[in-house]
Amino acid sequence: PNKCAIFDLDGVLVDTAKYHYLAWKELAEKLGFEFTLEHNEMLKGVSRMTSLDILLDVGNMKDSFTEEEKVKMATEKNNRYVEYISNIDESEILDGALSLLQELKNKGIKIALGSASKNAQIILKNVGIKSYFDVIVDGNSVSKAKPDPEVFTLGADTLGVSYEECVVFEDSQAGLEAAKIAGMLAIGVGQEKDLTKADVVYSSLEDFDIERYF
Ligand code: B16
Ligand code: MG
Repeated sequence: PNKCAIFDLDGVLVDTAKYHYLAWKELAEKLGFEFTLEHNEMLKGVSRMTSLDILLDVGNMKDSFTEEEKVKMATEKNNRYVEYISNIDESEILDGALSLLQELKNKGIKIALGSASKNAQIILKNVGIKSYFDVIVDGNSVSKAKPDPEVFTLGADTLGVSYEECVVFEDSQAGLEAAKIAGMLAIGVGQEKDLTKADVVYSSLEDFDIERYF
């Protein structure tokens, strides 16, 4: 029986991708090129500095900056992003997420966060779901990015559950791959065509059948 549910944050529990997009788009505009919603898809689940590299590649500016300049750009983008998320509330929680968290709690299932974001704590707090989590693993606690499984295994290790007893909810291929490497069940949330690495895909957490897995 599965004893632990591990949730990715952006794209699974909350829809913060649109704020990442706005902040990255502003940076691209300053640099003089357009960054579209389609481009933004490439940044989902990817770390901040890797996201910047992908963005600069879109603008054909991959090798135009020093490391120091890149850190400055990433910091500027993050400051804008933090401004956006400082005002979010429970209306940003994605469909089915709240009731699933509640049902898992009622069943005594351990709940972990496994997010690449360094802003996870503030997001969880602002949307009001922080108290559901038995452990929070985010971009501040790990050194290796998805598809490295560290962000999921650290949560399981902290809770003392074996990896085979964990179910991971993810909206990115890198995250699903990380779950599989760890030996965890990988539930994709989104479109089946995008999430080929998942064991099973649900278009929304609303459709997830909790009795089947827990
Ligand atoms: P930050 P997740 C990820 O969150 C986002 O999907 C990704 O777009 C972002 O670049 C990454 O966090 C880092 O976020 O700049 O706030 O540290 O999907 O892993 O919850
Ligand atoms: Mg995600």
